[in-house]
Amino acid sequence: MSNAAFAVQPAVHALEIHPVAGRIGAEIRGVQLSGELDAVTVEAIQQALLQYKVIFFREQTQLDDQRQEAFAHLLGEPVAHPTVPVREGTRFLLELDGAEGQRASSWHTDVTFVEAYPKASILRSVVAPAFGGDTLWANTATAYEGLSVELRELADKLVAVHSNEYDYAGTRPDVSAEKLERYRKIFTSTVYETEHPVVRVHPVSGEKSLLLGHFVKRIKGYSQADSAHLFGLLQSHVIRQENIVRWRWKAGDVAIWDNRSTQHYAVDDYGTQNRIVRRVTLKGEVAVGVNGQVSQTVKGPDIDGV
Ligand SMILES: O=C(O)CCC(=O)C(=O)O
Ligand SMILES: [Fe+2]
Repeated sequence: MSNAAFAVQPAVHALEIHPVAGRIGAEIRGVQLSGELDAVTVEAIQQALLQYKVIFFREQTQLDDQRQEAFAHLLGEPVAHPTVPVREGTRFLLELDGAEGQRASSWHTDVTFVEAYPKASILRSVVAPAFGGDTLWANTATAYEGLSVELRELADKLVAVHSNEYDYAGTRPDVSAEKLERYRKIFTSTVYETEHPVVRVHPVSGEKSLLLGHFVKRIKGYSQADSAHLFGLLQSHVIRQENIVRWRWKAGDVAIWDNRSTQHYAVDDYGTQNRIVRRVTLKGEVAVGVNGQVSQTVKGPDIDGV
């Protein structure tokens, strides 16, 4: 298969870019992230994000919560999570603390249970474990490209129902039942259900990608059993090793991903070590499918933009 993902845009010259894996992910060196970056650097970061889908910046220890939010404003319009309260003293930050059982150890795209889910997420490592706790990202566009013509034609027509009421216990086997229940209650304080096309056309690059992940409840019009088979078949192409990049965190590292063409997975192998990350998401657009079909809220307040 071609390296089409990297051919979307011409090479970015303004930044020092080091691809990490073949089809997704690049480290950017020589930039100190802040709310005061010049427009040329910001544009180069946007281009790199579009091209590599997840970009990494090592040890940005100059950032604190406020500076992370200020930087996020340069890339888009930050939005708070629809159900989980923001971290105290911030407007948008979502904290995930491994000690609280907040371990995102299943493949997902952020917040796909709403119509216009975030276009990007900016994640900062605050406390990194000495070993373990890596995060993986998958390129959902090369996953689509890798399908046979027949499977692409099928996927193009499918619609999936995404909800924030998903299988919590199944995805976090090592978290105590009590902590899981506490988190589930907050996460589903308002229940959302949204129908998305299974194949999304990227609003900027025009690339087609598979829009799936752990918030998918069923494939519209199919039984639970058939939904599970169809989901498994397509999702297995997303998580092929060739479509993945893995990041070994150091405290202060920042990862930014295009949430419209990736899924991610935080590996839960760090035991009782401390691990804290904080995230800002950026407002997205309503997803559009191959035949122009758009996402639709089925349940929950219409909260355009989160
Ligand atoms: O903990 C991580 O590395 C990723 C957590 C996650 O899923 C997210 O921040 O959206
Ligand atoms: Fe996530």
